[in-house]
Amino acid sequence: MEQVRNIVILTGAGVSAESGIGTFRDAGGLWENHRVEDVATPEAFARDPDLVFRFYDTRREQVLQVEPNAAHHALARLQREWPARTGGSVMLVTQNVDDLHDRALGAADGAEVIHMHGEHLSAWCTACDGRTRWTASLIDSPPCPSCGAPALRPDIVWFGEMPYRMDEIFAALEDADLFVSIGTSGAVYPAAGFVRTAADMGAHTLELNLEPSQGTDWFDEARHGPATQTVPVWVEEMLKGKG
Ligand code: BV8
Repeated sequence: MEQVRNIVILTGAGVSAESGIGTFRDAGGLWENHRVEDVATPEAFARDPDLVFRFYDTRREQVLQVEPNAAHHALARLQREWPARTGGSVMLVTQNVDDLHDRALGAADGAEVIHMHGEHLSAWCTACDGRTRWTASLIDSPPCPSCGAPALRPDIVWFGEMPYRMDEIFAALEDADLFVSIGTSGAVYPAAGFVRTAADMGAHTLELNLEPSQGTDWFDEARHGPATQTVPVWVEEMLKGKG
């Protein structure tokens, strides 16, 4: 593997599984017998807003009761230490809408977590387009703290909606020496296509997952096992000998 400076990491539900947040595949892709695609879409929200509010209010509550695990903490350590040790960069992109990466990272200057599919702990006002940190429920249509309109929705990217910060993510993929995918099945696009973009741009590609993902053939290297075991070992390897 060439000299690695710039790393792009993509995570999915598997990195939070050992913190007690079920993955999409775990439940066979279902929530209360609703296909996820039937509650995580603008059409579902228009058709039955209470059903969608309950889906997210329940999951938002759950996030507040769980803690980051060893995989989240190891990745936060890499984000804090790699740039100082190598002059390189680490971009952490997550499909997860929980805040476990953020809590593990804490206020590390210059480092952040890019939530390409949004966040549970954020509410989006469809009247003034404002976004506000939110930990309570949304089902009773509380007023927007900025404009007062009862127009808050979960700040989540639903199926059919454009994921966030795509320009920054693709720019980093084009510059990456190493692309690492952790705890994701590779079932949902555009995230599932990142490995091909990175590979086409010459990056080395590594999959850390419990089992081979749908895109496993696109990876130069794969290590299978629980994230709390594979990720700390990999981070230790990356930082070893780096001053
Ligand atoms: C868009 C927020 C267009 C909601 C989510 C190309 C081909 C086919 C279809 C499409 C395509 N392009 C677009 C589509 C449509 C669609 C899509 O991909 N559909 C799929 C179902 C085929 N994509 C979209 O709609 C996207 N938007 O394309 O917009 C557009 C373009 C221009 C302008 C406007 C619009 C938006 C997709 C985002 C939807 N929102 N999340 C919410 O969370 O409620 S997606 C959601 O599902 C997650 O964020 C994540 O992305 C995905 C679930 O995947 P994973 O995270 O990987 O979880 P999963 O359970 O599947 O797998 C877990 C893995 O972990 C497993 O492999 C397991 O083995 C492993 N694991 C388990 N335990 C552990 C572990 N690994 C390690 N350790 C463990 N302990």
